[in-house]
Amino acid sequence: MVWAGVVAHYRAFLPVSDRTPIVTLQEGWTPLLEAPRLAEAVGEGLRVFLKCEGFNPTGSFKDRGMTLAISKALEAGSRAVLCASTGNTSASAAAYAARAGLRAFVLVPKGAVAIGKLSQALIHGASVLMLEGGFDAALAIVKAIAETRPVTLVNSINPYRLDGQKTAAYEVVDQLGQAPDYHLIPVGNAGNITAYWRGYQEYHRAGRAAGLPRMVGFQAAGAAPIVENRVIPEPKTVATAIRIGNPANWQAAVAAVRESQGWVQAVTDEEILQAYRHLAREEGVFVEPASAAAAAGLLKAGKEGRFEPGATLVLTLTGHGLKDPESALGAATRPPTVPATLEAVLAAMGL
Ligand code: AN7
Repeated sequence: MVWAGVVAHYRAFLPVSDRTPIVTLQEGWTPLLEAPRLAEAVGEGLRVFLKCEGFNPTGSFKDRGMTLAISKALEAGSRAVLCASTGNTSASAAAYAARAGLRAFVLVPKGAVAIGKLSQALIHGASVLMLEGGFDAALAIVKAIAETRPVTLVNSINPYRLDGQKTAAYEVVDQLGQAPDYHLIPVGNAGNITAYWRGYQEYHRAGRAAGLPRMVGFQAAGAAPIVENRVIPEPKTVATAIRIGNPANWQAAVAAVRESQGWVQAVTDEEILQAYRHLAREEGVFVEPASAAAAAGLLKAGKEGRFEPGATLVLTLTGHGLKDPESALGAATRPPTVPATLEAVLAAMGL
């Protein structure tokens, strides 16, 4: 199969025409990897699959929405795009804008963006500003700018973003041969859970999938506005990608959960970091902390007996671990330094 990206592959489901210039980095068709040890840790004969979105071109699921948002911006004659971001959206916007020959403006919360993501936005040539404020303040500002200036907003308020992200649900069905019983996913600005639910429903209506999953979202305990049903003015969590107190797609996410008979639940930073290490050490999959929230949620909800025995679950692992090497170093023991002799190395290795 020649893979030319999600827009080319799922064209029939997307708002594109012959006049749309498709800007792609060949995103999508990411691995759906079975996770037997994680399943075993929960028990109940569950089957658990990981949708590894860190394998996308810029290392996160954002590329699925960005290929379409940037293509449509180009089609509309836009010269520049703009976003607020906890990091991954800015990395993706910067890369696809570079590919398209558009300018990219990025507003990120100062001191709260993982180093890999910031380096991506910079090396792709985006104009990056560090805001003395959080993501929610940044989003409010870029929305106001897009109302009066000739720049295209590429946050998930842009409907093409979610249209593109729906392709992940199509892929899960195509790879698994059916919809899972449950789909577990971290929730920040709440766009992705909304997109998956729409994608599953559309594939179902098109006769491509017999069933529909329950959508289960996980927020970090210090940044859980949907769980607590209130805006969190100063959200806090190690999972900086989902450090969001007032999600843009809040109501749509609540609807997705209600319609699918799923739920939204909080996981603590400690639970997130434990799952982060588990995925890396037991499954060989390195994700960023926000992505580990889905695995933390699986372990937690599994212990609570929320999944019936034998159920099939898919977890979206939203971003690659290399995005945030500082978190990895912080979660592991520092390697000792040894003298450059065979004896010293053998002694230190305990061999
Ligand atoms: C790794 O990049 O909001 O619930 O500005 O980077 O669809 O927002 C990132 C979000 C989960 C949450 N996992 O998804 C941004 C941004 C990772 C993320 C989410 C994000 P949404």
